[in-house]
Amino acid sequence: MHKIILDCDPGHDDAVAILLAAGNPDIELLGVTTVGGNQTLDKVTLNARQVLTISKLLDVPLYAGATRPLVRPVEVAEDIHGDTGMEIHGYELPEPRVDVQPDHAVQFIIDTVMCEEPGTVTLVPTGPLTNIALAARLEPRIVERVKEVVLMGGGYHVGNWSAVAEFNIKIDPEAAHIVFNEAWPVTMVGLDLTHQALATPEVEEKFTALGTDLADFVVALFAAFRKNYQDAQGFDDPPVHDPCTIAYLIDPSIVQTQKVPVDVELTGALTTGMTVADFRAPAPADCHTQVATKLDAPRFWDLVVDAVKRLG
Ligand SMILES: [Ca+2]
Repeated sequence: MHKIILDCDPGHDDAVAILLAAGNPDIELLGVTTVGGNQTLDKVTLNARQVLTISKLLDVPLYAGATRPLVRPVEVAEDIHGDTGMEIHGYELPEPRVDVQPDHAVQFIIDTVMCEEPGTVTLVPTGPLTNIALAARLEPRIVERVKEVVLMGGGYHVGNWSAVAEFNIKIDPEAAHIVFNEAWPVTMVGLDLTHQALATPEVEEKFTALGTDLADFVVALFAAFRKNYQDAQGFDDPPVHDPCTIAYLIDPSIVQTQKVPVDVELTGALTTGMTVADFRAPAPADCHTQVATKLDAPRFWDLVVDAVKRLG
């Protein structure tokens, strides 16, 4: 059983990550925290409330976090996620029945990690790393108590927000720099991996076949995501990035990894926000970072379908 905090910016693919985490019996979802990213904090937090409501996850605590990156101005991914941050057509999103808890997300992360047994809580950020960086600075003792950080972000051979940088890292590179340079184990589930998690029409059909309201929501997410990805980045089918982190935790044989030093570029004229992975030699013994390389896509989608089915 993996106890996790999912720190996200829903986001079509963040929504699927929430469903996989909540619907898989090997994951205990301690809480969901939000961070400004794909859209502004107020919008992504509303989206999180709606996802939790649709999935009947009314007891999962939800906390809102940072409104903006540590240093840089707010930048959102409207071309990919729309004005609401979770643009969707032909499906009516419900009035949320989940409230936002009064504490700040960063405080919740710290309190949870400090209260749970050391080495038992995994942080799963699927948005900019602002909250995680702030938590590490506000309470440095969490670094040795966290089991691992499994994040969606970056890429070692590919970018999407610049030629070499991925969105989550690019918009708050200083936060990413903090997270990659703390001593905790970090698994980077980057674009190299997540571009293998395509929601093809065949995949979509598996959800349609479930015939539930929740499955209809997932199909509507994929449809809107597909159109935006076609228009903005020329993809035939959208890459569903964020749930790959959860799949890695559930079954590492679905997401292959390689230990390699990774650092984040902060001052490049063309490369700010690049996750620089050094593959030149075998990783040193004290290397605490690894990158995801190869996805078993059929088994990945089986996990997601199964989770959505279990949620009913
Ligand atoms: Ca995300």
